[in-house]
Amino acid sequence: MNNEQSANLLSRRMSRRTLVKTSAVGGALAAAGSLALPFSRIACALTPAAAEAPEKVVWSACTVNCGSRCPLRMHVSGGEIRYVETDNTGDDLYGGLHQVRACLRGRSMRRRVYHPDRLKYPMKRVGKRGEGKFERISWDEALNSIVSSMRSIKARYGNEAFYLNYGTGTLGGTMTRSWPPGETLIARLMNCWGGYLNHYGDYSTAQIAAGLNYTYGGWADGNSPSDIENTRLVVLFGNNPGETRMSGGGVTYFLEQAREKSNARLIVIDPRYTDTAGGREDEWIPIRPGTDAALVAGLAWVLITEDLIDRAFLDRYCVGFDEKTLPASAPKNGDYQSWILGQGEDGIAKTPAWAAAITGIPVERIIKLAREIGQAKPAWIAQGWGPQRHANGELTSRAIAMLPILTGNVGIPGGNSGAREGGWELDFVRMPALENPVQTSISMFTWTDAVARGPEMTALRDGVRGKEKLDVPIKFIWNYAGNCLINQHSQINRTHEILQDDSQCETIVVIDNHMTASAKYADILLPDCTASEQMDFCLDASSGNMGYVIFAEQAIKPRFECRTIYDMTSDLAKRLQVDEAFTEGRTHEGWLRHLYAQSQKNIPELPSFEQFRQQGIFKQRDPDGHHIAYRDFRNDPEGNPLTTPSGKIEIYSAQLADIAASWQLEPDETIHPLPVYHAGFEGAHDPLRKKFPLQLTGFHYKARTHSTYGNVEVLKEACRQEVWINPLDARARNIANGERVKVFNDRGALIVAARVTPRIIPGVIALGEGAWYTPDANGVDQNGSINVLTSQRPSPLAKGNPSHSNLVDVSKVEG
Ligand SMILES: Nc1nc2c(c(=O)[nH]1)N[C@H]1C(S)=C(S)[C@@H](COP(=O)(O)OP(=O)(O)OC[C@H]3O[C@@H](n4cnc5c(=O)[nH]c(N)nc54)[C@H](O)[C@@H]3O)O[C@H]1N2
Ligand SMILES: Nc1nc2c(c(=O)[nH]1)N[C@H]1C(S)=C(S)[C@@H](COP(=O)(O)OP(=O)(O)OC[C@H]3O[C@@H](n4cnc5c(=O)[nH]c(N)nc54)[C@H](O)[C@@H]3O)O[C@H]1N2
Ligand code: SF4
Ligand SMILES: [Mo]
Repeated sequence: MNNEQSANLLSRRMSRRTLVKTSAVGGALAAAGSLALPFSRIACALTPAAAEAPEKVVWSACTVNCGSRCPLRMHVSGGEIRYVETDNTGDDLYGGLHQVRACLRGRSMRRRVYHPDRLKYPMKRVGKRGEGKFERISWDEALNSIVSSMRSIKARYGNEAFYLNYGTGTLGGTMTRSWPPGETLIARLMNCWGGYLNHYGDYSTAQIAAGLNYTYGGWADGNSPSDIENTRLVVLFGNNPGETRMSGGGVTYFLEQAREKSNARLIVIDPRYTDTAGGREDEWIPIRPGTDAALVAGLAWVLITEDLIDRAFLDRYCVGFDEKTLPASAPKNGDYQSWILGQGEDGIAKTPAWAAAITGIPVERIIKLAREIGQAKPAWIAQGWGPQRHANGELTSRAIAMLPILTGNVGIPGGNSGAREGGWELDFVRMPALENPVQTSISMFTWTDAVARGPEMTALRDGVRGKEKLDVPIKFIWNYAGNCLINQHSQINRTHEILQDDSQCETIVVIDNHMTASAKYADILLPDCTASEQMDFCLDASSGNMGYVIFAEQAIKPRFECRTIYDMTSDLAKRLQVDEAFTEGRTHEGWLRHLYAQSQKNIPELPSFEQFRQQGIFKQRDPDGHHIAYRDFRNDPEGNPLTTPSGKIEIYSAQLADIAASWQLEPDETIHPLPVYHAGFEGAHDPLRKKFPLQLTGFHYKARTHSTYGNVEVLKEACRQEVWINPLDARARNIANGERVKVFNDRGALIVAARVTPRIIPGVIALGEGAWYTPDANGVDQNGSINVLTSQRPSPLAKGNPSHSNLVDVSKVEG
């Protein structure tokens, strides 16, 4: 038995151990060791020649946006990928350099590479936008046509009419990196040619990034999940790593192994009984979507009145808990404690009974939870990004952070900040995108408005930054490795109307691997290589206390006429006469070697380029053991102040008070200096519930990474697209499990199978986001694609996507 065979066997043995564990706690697609081997082999028939040719194993990677990042070991013969395995280095213990095991999505990469809907040649649109009618053209014609429309639009509107749409399809790459759009090769090209309209925020974290920026200053950090081994209690608000961090490099396994050490209780607060709960939780507390801030207020009332708060921490590290630390500019009784106790502006005491009526959680349970949180020393409280992807998400994210703040859990081992779990990353150098000469920026969520009514958009109403108002609408869209042109952006029917009119946005270039819903809206469609068809370094994973980089070798030659992103952008640069600045005289591999040499300076332990190529993955442990967010601030708040204006944790934010006074808001929109509860639009108690009585919340689904892998049949069969509905709501509508239902509101309708289950709170339904938009002749989606139902209305502060705030109804599809 050679080394590789024995390593394989070892990895399979270990994997099987892990498999038993993970399957015992649910999660059909959890990282599953060798189980994926037969899975990969069975359904993909090989050409006979390929099967007989000698085999080589090539390290590659899955670079999609799932928050993990996995090595794939491609078994290649006869120029074809035969089957796919994953990391076989390290072990399954998370105290060392553990295995980074791909989930079944990554292991089905072969099915994406060889999928019949691969884009094969450059194409130009011949029908109406969105109709999906294209004609094959040459690369020369495609690139010339792009360059001529770039020149024409620049001459008429200037560089601010160019927009790089959000796209995360291959954010894990270095050369191929697609997110953030300002760090891509498209950005580098545009920066060499005068720049483009920027955007801020992202679909993932718009509201929490904006909200907690005022609490902690900048991006709010969290303790690494490995630090759970130091805690007594884990409380997760809308955080589902069992589905959203599925790799062995990810978070779920820390929940397992770290809790084995600390024996900490786990409480999951979510409208759904998630895979993260899935048997490993001590308690699931179902909550009405969008009401977490009310729960927190009720908990705070108990913590304050039962003296379970850490007053010394609040006095020393925070602003605005009570009048002692309230800024001079604040109104009398404008402090947090006064608001909770009913001595603030609204005069309402935020008692457990008040919170119970809003959240649907019983009074006794709220009191018990408050005592548990107040008495567990320390407590590890974190939120996922589900609670903030709402119309009131900025307030919600700040409110949840109040629990660790009130109890003094910030900056200590076994505690946390109330943000999502953090981690440690290697300082590896990525492809530089250069500076954008244009400063103007819009929220990423408002790009359809910038197409339809750009010059009407202002700073104070629409969140335009860098200018009082936009001068020109978006006229040219680059859409690289993204499906946000239609599928992943809210309110598909509205987006469709705007994009169909090609007198508004004149040119759309889509660069993708597959004929996606967004690709159908292209004017020019460029076929990209997959990660398997080129060399790259892949990184950027939420992996706790271990950082790693993958050497992704080119496994197979580019299929059909596909070209790499560096190749096509270099060619465009030449045609635009900016190639010297763009390429700096380097080839694709030349850049990778250059970036590697730079990275070696930051990470001296990195092996030689050739050695790395052989070993495929480089891992390093966090030298500090566990990542403890805000530890330095906690140890010395004067010496290491936060980047908030006061340098402290701002419970009361004077900056937000100013914004609330100066921005133009609708009557049902609230920006507040305190983390108060405000319902926002389309929430649990909106009068619109008379017409659309069910709250619809989306979630990130294990069947796909957003829409990517959504065309892989075996994955669709393993995890079906279904809408979760409580038996009470189903019975009222005469719906049985598995029956087809229509989900609808004023914005659109979709058809999907019903999953009747008590795993969802009554009054709420849930649907995995990312299914491929497939409308019938009447525009009714036939595939459960949630964004026909979501709203384009942005949240008040971040101007972000309230994707999980939707009111709908459901009816049975007869016949
Ligand atoms: N209703 C609702 N909508 C949501 C969300 C939600 O929770 N609910 N979530 C939002 C969030 S958090 C996000 S991050 C966005 C994600 O939205 P997107 O960033 O659009 O993510 P994907 O749907 O995965 O689309 C990625 C695209 O990249 C392509 N791709 C994959 N690999 C490659 C490659 O190597 N090269 C090229 N050129 N293309 C490639 C895929 O085929 C796919 O078309 O969706 C948002 N939309
Ligand atoms: N398999 C898979 N993994 C992924 C992705 C994917 O598409 N597929 N996408 C990746 C990306 S880009 C991102 S941004 C992350 C997203 O990570 P998250 O945003 O954390 O994921 P979601 O599933 O949207 O939300 C997490 C949980 O919040 C719950 N929730 C919704 N509304 C509320 C609420 O008001 N209160 C509470 N308490 N809970 C609520 C949902 O039911 C869900 O279980 O996931 C990443 N991981
Ligand atoms: S989808 Fe995510 S967890 Fe699955 S293999 Fe790819 S990177 Fe890993
Ligand atoms: Mo995301």
